Amino acid sequence: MSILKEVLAKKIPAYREEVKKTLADYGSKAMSEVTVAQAYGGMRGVKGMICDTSVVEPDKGLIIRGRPLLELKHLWPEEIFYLLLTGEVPDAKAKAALQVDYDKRAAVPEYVWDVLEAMPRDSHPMCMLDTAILVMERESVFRQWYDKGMTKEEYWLPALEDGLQLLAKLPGVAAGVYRIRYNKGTPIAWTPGLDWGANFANMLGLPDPTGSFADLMRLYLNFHCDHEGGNVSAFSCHTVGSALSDLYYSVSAGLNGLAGPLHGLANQECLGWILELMDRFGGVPGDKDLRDFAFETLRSGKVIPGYGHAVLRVTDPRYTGLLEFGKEHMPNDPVFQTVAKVYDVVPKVLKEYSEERVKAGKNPIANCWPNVDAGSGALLYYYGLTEFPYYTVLFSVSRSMGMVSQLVLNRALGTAITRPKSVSTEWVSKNVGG
Ligand code: HAX
Repeated sequence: MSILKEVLAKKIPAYREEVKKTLADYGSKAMSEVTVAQAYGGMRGVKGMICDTSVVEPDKGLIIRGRPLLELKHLWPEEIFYLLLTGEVPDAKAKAALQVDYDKRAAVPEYVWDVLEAMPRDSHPMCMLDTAILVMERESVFRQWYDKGMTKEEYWLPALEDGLQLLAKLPGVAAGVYRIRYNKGTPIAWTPGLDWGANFANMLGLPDPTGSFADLMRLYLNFHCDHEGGNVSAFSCHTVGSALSDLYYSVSAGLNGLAGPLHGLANQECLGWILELMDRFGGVPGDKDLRDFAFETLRSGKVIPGYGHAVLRVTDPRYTGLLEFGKEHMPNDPVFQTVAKVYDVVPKVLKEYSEERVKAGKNPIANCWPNVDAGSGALLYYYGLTEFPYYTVLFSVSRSMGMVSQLVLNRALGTAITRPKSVSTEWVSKNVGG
């Protein structure tokens, strides 16, 4: 048994006991109430599910297993995945064992390439990634065990097996999507002995003479790993998984949600907006030009991508971390400089616009600060990854760690099938109004 499996096997009985005790102590107490506005408003702020891998505090951002993200930025993705699942940073031995485990599982089945090659060349890279994950569903050990018959207590074991298989293959699959979709040549194979992030960087096939692109990939994959349970992708994965659909179905469902422009696709939109801005003004814009351009976007009914958040009310620490990386590695790059300038100007524009909206009887913009997607694209662009429709695929590889961790823990805890109650507008008028 692998170290990760062994550690989990030891911890799961305690997790189960904790849930049992929490339910016995507080099971009948209320932890949230729901207003009609929340029911129409995407259930924002309604506390209705449990997620132990991470929490997002409005004034602090992502906290993984009790530790703020920026304290963890030195960790490699393997370590982050281990932490999400077990609550512990692995020691050197456990980290190396996970890397060896990935080495053994990383080969991508040949049929995945056949399917990707057969897809229309104008397919979105996210559609290609999700198709590749779904087509690998036939590999699911969970489905095999389920069909043979297993106890509920065993569910987490084949789910973890599926999760490790998927995570080991995902960098190769994602890099293959890049190479096939953008005619970069045949997919590059996984290099045994190289870590998950550096392998991904290497398989993309971009030049990296100093190794700093691999450093960026490790940081990027670390920062995008998880964002508690209620965001569109995590919640979709949770819901599909709750029907005991296996991990391939569940993660693919989550990533289909990540592909939306209000969620993970914002990073593609964001760099598009930055480049359009630079194109208009022939390089890094002046403050006034930038302000006018931002207002023009808003008045045309569009959002400023990379700004705002459903939960956060401060600058996203993930943005801060990526900005620091940019300042260290590419301070003179015009795209990066534009991103940094947008941070100086756009929050003020959004605040002003929000006040105008309120005067016009509309909702305020709850958060005028940047989220993770505002900065990541500029860094990738600097290293030659200029095909920005691909950016959400990078996000997906990372976020799969969170989805896999949440799903394995849900299997361990026997989480119930998701089924909130919906009501009709008529019901609201009669029952709430009455
Ligand atoms: N530009 C313009 N308007 C914005 C805005 C922005 N960046 N952010 C919020 N608003 C608007 C909303 O569209 C909403 O308008 P309506 O009431 O007319 O529909 C109003 O302000 C109130 O919204 P909110 O309460 O502040 O925010 P929501 O929780 O409804 O939405 C979003 C959160 C992230 C979807 C929103 O801020 C947005 O669309 N941002 C731009 C897209 C983006 O960056 N998405 C990525 C978010 C992070 C993420 O998930 N990454 O994967």
